[in-house]
Amino acid sequence: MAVPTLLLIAPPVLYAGQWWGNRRANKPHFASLAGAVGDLCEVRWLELDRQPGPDGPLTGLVQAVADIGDDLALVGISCWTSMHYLGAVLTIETLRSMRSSLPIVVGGHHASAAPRDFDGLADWVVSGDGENALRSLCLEWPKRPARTQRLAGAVVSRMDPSAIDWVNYGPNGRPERGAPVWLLAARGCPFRCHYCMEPLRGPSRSTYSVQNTLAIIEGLIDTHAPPSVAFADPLFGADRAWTLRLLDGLVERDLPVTFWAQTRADLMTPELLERFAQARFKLDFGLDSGSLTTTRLMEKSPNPARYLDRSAEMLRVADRVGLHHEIYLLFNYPGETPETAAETMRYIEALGTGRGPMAAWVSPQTFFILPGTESYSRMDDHHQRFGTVVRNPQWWKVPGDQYRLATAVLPSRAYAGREAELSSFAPWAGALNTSWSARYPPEVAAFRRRFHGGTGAAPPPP
Ligand code: B12
Repeated sequence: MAVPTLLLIAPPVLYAGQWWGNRRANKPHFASLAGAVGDLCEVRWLELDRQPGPDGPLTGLVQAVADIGDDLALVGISCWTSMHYLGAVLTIETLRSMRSSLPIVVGGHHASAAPRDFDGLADWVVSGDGENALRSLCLEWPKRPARTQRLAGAVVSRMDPSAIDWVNYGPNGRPERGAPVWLLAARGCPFRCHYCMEPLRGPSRSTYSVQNTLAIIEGLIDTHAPPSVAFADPLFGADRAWTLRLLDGLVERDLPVTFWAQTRADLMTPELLERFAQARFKLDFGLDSGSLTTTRLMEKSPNPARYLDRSAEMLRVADRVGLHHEIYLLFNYPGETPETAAETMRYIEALGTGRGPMAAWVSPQTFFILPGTESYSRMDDHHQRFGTVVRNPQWWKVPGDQYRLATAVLPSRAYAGREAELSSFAPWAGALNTSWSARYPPEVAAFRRRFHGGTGAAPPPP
């Protein structure tokens, strides 16, 4: 064996249709994993969750294994979302049929949340950040163990930009000139929202320094000429001082790109929002509900009333300063009733009262269950208390329309016999966005066209 080779694979998403929309996006997690072992071995990538190839979902797998030949020492499979699960199983079974002795390690958010799903399939299942665990496997190159082993990933507490190959930064480890670039500048989120998996990782945060982040962005603009840079950070702007310094640097440099990030409105200040607008950001705010009851059930904040007041105040500022933004809403969370859904709609409508300029776009979706979340572990409790019915608690194992399966949830007995109302948020949002976008100042309307028109940057979630 000349140089041992690690093959990193993103398995196909077989049953999620348009729900898995970001097929073009590069994967910061692959760049970081490859960077963590790049000095120990040859690393090859295979992203099968992009456009399916001519020979079906596993196009390129057989060829990649054949090309690498005997140097192939380990395969790393990223079950990044639960939508990747059945594709991960198919990929492992296919690899086993080609090379039964091939050691296979699995990681990613789904593997972290439901490691048992890979018992008897993978040799190792890594939960959490995978860099250190992968490095230990690439130092020892162990043979396949008798049965599946769990490896606890160590939280990446220091982000080192020199660990990433920025020149070849992109899908399948190759730069894609002219395409939007996804960049991770910070890991971690201190909040414990019940529908999200991030709390599983713990609150530890790590970031690049502001100077390094600015240098990385300038470098990527040089080498990749992206129309936009999207931050993959779970919660952008959690550190106000860091964010203000970064925005000052971006405004000063007046770079020829737009930016995208997701964050929380209650963390903002008027000064920050002004800077985001000047730096040509589109921000997506995970507000999720406008109802005190539902906000409390989701555990969005230790103080739900202050959270809603502060968020409304800052969202109005975002409109006033012309910062184009989306407001994510999550309807039908366990415990939701027609009354609490109406509270959310009234709360949002109140943001647009009067004739002032708007810059907002409402992006609602309905609740779906995810493993490893607090709402998953409270399914029985929600059923007792609210009459919540999650019809397909393990939807990711079912071939079929997984979006329909995952969202088949009766949030409370209050909706029994009124199931048709569970999707009434869609026409409501459509009408609101039509009236609000008619009140966009020309520069906001132009920004939205530029952002969604040519840039192809982060599309709104389904
Ligand atoms: C950025 C992001 C997006 C971006 C996509 C970015 C991209 N490049 O593709 C956008 C906004 C488009 C997006 C969309 C969605 N997303 Co998203 N997203 C994220 C986020 C914030 C990324 C975090 C990240 O990049 N971290 C940095 C990297 C370096 O770390 P990492 O991803 O944690 O990977 C580490 C480990 O998982 C592990 N690992 C990963 N792969 C492997 C492989 C091996 C072999 C090993 C050993 C280890 C390993 O090591 C990695 C490095 O430490 C995550 C997490 C979060 N907190 O919210 C959610 C997250 C992945 N998204 C999630 C979901 C559900 C979605 C949506 C389906 C939501 C929706 N509204 O419908 C959509 C669907 C996608 C679509 N529309 O196409 C869920 C997935 C949970 C699940 N069980 O499926 C997450 C976990 C958030 C949550 N709510 O819990 N998302």
